[in-house]
Amino acid sequence: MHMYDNPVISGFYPDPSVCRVGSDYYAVSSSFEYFPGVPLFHSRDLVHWRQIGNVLDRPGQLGLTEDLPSSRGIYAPTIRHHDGLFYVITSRVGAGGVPAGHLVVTSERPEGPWSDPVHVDLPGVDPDLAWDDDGTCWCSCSGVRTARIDPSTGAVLEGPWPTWSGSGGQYPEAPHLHRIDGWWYLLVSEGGTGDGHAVSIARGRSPRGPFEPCPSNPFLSHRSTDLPIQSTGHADLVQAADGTWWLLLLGTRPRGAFPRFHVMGREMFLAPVRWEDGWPVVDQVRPQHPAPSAWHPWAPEPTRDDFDAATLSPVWISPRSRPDTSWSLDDRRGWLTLWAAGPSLDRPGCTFVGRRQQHLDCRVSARVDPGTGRGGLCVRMDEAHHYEIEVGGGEASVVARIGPLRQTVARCAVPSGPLTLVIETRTTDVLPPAVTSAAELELGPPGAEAAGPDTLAFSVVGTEETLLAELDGRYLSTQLSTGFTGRVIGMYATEGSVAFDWFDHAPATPAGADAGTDGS
Ligand code: 6LW
Repeated sequence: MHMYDNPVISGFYPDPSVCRVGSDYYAVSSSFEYFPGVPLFHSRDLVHWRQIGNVLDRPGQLGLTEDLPSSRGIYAPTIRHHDGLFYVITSRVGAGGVPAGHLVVTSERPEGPWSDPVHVDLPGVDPDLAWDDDGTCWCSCSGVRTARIDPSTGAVLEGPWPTWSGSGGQYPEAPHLHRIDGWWYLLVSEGGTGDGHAVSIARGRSPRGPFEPCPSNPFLSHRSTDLPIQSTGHADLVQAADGTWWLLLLGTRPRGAFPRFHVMGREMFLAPVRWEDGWPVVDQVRPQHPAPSAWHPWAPEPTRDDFDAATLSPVWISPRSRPDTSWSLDDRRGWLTLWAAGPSLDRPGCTFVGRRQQHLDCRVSARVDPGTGRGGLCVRMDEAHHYEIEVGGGEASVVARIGPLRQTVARCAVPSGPLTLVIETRTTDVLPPAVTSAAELELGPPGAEAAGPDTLAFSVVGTEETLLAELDGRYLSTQLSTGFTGRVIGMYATEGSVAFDWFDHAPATPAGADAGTDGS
């Protein structure tokens, strides 16, 4: 029997939803301020996933404006297949976290193209779609409230009315209605998307209710445990082709000293479900579980993007927009050319093309030709939390932006022409905590206990690899930046045009505990 590794999709892919069509599974996740939005994954076994596109890949479908704060935008999609059509419904959230309604897009093929959206004006976030045998479509949102809608027009036909709000935890959200054995099961998450996160369920004979709660609610939570996977919640339920049941959900892998830090945001985990007395049971979400009977690994994705293809891979994302005038694969064949659209990563509008960090111990490198411009590699949480290594003006430099502070922490002269920049994240070589007083020195050598989640090392490669700086990873964690996202690592230009021959994103050696945890 195969064992599979959790997370099944590493990196910041929260709020999963999943549906099965025959022996194919499709999963989506939140994308917040990033364009394109709603990454879409395909699997044949629920374990190995590959990204086949982004559901919202035309700017007009998302409506992300340049003044949109980080961690706002596109939240918590649901994917369903009904009557020969794929449906994705998702919320738009504006400044201050104010929900701005939902949008529904459809496609006959998961690869798209997906339709222009229709809008559904219902309160809350985390919309779900479910259909009755007679074609009635139910839309449930956080709260939890349910309405009858027409998904082809977005019209709300009846409701919303309160359905069931969990077992008393805060923020009842992420509802999913599933019809199983003559019952309507209403799956919800509660307790907030942090340490208290939990999954509960109720059932009724009609989607209108009344709903009878499961006696062991919440039936899944890792709160108050020392398990390595935390914040388990925001789940969707799916029956595999072999009849077994599974929960696809989000969780985190916090590291470092209390209150601990996670740097890759909320990731996608798979947990086996068994049924007892008509209720689902999930014991724990562990780093490894016995796999579903189907086992279908995809050919490994190359770690390096050579930019030789005619189009950009769907992994590449940019904050809020990626105007055609800011990038090109044609200007210099085999290179990605970026044109600066703003002078600094500290403000929206800067040209940045990145991908989610997917390995805890990660080595990212890129061959960069700055020409007469300025640009490089950046690890980004948001405009106020990022580290970068850049070249320009005959120099390579490492810059840290942490909250209100911005500092160049290292620089060195470099020859003109292309060179390779490297960023490594290391969990095995964490910087010692800073010594701030003589009294601390007397307590013993600093660094006996690593306080941060990881160390980021920045190097430039000439005839040999020169380490320029090492920085504490906690300042690029979700706990510091706040919000709902995780690290994105990518390429940018802040002056003129900067060309990238290739970009490599690989597990670092030694991979240690991270080896094999990247199911995608
Ligand atoms: C999402 C909510 C949640 O809307 O976090 O984990 C919010 N759950 O359901 C943003 O991801």
